[in-house]
Amino acid sequence: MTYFDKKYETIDLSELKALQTERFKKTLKQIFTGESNPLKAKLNESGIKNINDIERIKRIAEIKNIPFTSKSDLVNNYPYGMFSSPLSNMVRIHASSGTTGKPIIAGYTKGDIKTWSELMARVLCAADISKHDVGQNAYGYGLFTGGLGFHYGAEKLGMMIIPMSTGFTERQFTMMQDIGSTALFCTPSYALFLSEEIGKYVKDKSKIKLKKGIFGAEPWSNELRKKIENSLGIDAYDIYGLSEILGPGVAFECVYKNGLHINEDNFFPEIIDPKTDEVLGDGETGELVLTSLNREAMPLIRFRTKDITRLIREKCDCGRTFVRMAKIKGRTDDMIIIKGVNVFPSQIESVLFHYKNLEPVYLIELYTDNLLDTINIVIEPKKEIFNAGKDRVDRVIKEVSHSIYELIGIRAKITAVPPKTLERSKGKAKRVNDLRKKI
Ligand code: DLL
Repeated sequence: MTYFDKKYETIDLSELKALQTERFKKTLKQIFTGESNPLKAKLNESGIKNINDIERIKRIAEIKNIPFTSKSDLVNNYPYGMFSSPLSNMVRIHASSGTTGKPIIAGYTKGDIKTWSELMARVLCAADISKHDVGQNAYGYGLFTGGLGFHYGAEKLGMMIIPMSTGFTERQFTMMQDIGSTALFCTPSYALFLSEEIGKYVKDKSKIKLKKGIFGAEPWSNELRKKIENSLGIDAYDIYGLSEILGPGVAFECVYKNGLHINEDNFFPEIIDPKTDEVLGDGETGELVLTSLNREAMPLIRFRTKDITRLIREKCDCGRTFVRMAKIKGRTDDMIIIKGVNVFPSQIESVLFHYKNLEPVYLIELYTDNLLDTINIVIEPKKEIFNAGKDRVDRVIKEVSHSIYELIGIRAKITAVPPKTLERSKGKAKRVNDLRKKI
């Protein structure tokens, strides 16, 4: 097994707890003496009023007394209000689009960039990628953290990286063949798009040397993983992260692909019930809350990610002692509530992608019909099915409708559209179109 940082990645659990507590206290001190007033106010609210109060903390479990931080704290303190270090110490910013209009700004010091690069190098090693690989980086470069996050991680590992960014599909295939890329980094949606387009641009598939792919930044099912693996002939890994906390590199899959290891020396995870805010136990599904333990520019305490998962504490065969989180099911704000039933797009995806007769794309439309919430799932039957005529398409619709009924217990409308009708995403896919009238 290869590790980038064996000392930390296989750290003994009692040592990990001690390290987390020490780094937590250091982070609190930094906030206390730093610039971020909203975070200082949260510490005060929890009874931490001076440095002595921080010194008295014995265990990181005491974190539960501190109020949560959420996206709205970052929006309300736009652009720099949550920075704990002075602006003169910043060497970079990134931004995420934020769902409400104003972007979220994340700041990085030199130290943060070094840490981030090392954590990304861990991610690459865990997927058995080495300095002898050639990485084709098709995550977007720019304010999005995907492009530069992978770029710096690959350089840290010492591997050659091709800074492609997203799009320019023909050029992606040219470089892939000419330079001999062995690893592909992009969103799963873009990997799927590339796998659909490969026939158009590559005459001789033996020229493609790809072996691995690391895909993330959006929820994707294991069924989609299989489709991408089969069509590109690669081994595909999941990676998780978010701009507010760092970017990619918060959690990653190892070769056993049984959940994503959280870089626990850098982030303290908790799972809470998103409705009651109660902290849940290991194995229980709820909202992931993250505390940064090693950030200089913008440490966040108990940040509510809105991402739904559970923690897996059992030992992993890879030897890493870091806890794993299950593949993200979806975001609390993407959960569809239809006729009282809660369902995530990823669950619908798992059902649809089982069908060999369908292209691996879909769109969920929600609308109001006669005052009732209605769900319409738009699917794309494969060309040969579509060309076989209405009866054949209707048969597919009936089968899909039945499987969806078995999943959610309500009848969904299923609409089949001709091949290549649905939009293929090059970044994060939009799976749900909510047209319901808001009362
Ligand atoms: O998406 C960072 C990233 C870049 C992660 C490249 C992985 C690879 P944001 O744009 O701030 O940052 O979006 C963060 O994306 O809260 C999740 O809802 C979602 N997300 C990220 N990774 C995954 C994943 C980047 N592997 C938001 N599975 C997060 C499911 C993911 N959702």
